[in-house]
Order: sequence, then structure tokens, then C-alpha cells
Amino acid sequence: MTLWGRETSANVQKVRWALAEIGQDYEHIPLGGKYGGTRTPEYLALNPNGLVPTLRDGDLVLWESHAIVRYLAARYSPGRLWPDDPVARADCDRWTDWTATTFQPAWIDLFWRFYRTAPEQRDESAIAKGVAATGSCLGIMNGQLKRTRFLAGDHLTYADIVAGTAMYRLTTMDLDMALPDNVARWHGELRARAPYRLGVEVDYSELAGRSSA
Ligand SMILES: N[C@@H](CCC(=O)N[C@@H](CS)C(=O)NCC(=O)O)C(=O)O
Repeated sequence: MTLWGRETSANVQKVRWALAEIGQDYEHIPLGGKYGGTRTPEYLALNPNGLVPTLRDGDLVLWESHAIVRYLAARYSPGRLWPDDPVARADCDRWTDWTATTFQPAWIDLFWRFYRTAPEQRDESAIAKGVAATGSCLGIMNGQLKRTRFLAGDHLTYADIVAGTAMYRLTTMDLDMALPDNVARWHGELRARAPYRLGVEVDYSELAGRSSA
């Protein structure tokens, strides 16, 4: 297996965490950001978006981080990261799609407006809106995590991987934003896992104030 993508990308981190959870060896080719290389004809033939991550597994070449995490879970972790029961899987998909369409757009926007913008260029009112939008998403997760240990039940699934990756950034980017209680408890459970620490807890300080890819 081969994974293309810089280790500081949150979308790459989801895949690296999933790969560590399922114990698969792979070749890692850092690409994008300070490494460049995403606009070459060779890479665009793999991923026409010129973005990371991209995964190759045998004849399959796959892009879109959530599609990759779902594939790895289904292929290598049936019954664990990938629930067998369609109802349980629908629950995972709910959180996975919500992360793609609602949670991640909110927190990534905040991350760019705050961390990836030089302090003197920050728009404080846009940051306040980003904090409110992200906080509202965390509130929704908090309501679920009050009822269940993980987002989609009593064990880790691909839904926790796609949504949980953000927690490291949110708690380390020096923005005064505490996680709600149940989200903090869940984040503690994620942090106790070596695959999370390996894939997600990566020094990203090179991105501070860096407003280009
Ligand atoms: N929806 C895509 C988004 C991919 C994406 O935006 N990747 C960013 C990094 S997180 C990227 O490639 N940026 C350009 C770069 O790093 O050079 C996914 O989830 O895989």
C-alpha cells in the first residue's frame, strides 16, 4: 500500500490513524505543502484534484479522505471499525457525512482564519464566528457522547476517526476554546490509543501564519 500526503494535513492524518488501527504497513510519500509535488502530471493522474491524501492498494487508487477511511475499515476491519449491521453503519455514515459537510468546514475555516493567518492580519469578527460555528458542532457531538462512549456506540468506528482528528488541533492551536465535558472525555479515550498519537499528534507548527498551501 502507498499513501501520498504530508503528515501535517488533517485529512492525511485520518488515513494514517486508520492505517495504524488496522495494523497495515504502507509506504508513505510526503507530498503537498512544503513538499510540493501535487501538480505533476504523474500525481494528477492519480488524483486530478491535486490534493492529498491519495491511497493505492493493489489496483485501487483512491482519493477523498473519508472514502479512504471507509474503504480501509470495510476491507481490513469488518465488525470492528466497520460495523456489520447496516443500522450501525448508517449511524457511522451520519457522523462521517456530517463531519464532511458541517463540522470540518467550520473548524477548518477557524483554523485558517486563526492559526494560518499572521496575527496582524487576523479578522477577529470572522474568528468569533468560526468559534461559534465550531462550538455549535462540538455541542452536537457532546449531546451524543453523553449517551454513548464513542460517536456511534460503545466501540471505536470510522466515524470517530474522521471526526476525532480535529480534536488535536482544537486543543493545541492556542485558541481559548475548551472542549465540552463529554467531548473532552472522548478525546481522552482517543488520546489513549497509540494509533491516534502516531497519526494525529504531529507537530504542525510549520503551518503557523502560512496562508498558502
Ligand atoms: N475533501 C478532500 C480534501 C483534501 C484537501 O483539501 N487536502 C489538503 C490538505 S488537508 C491539500 O491537499 N492541500 C494542498 C496541499 O497540502 O498542498 C479530502 O477529504 O481528502
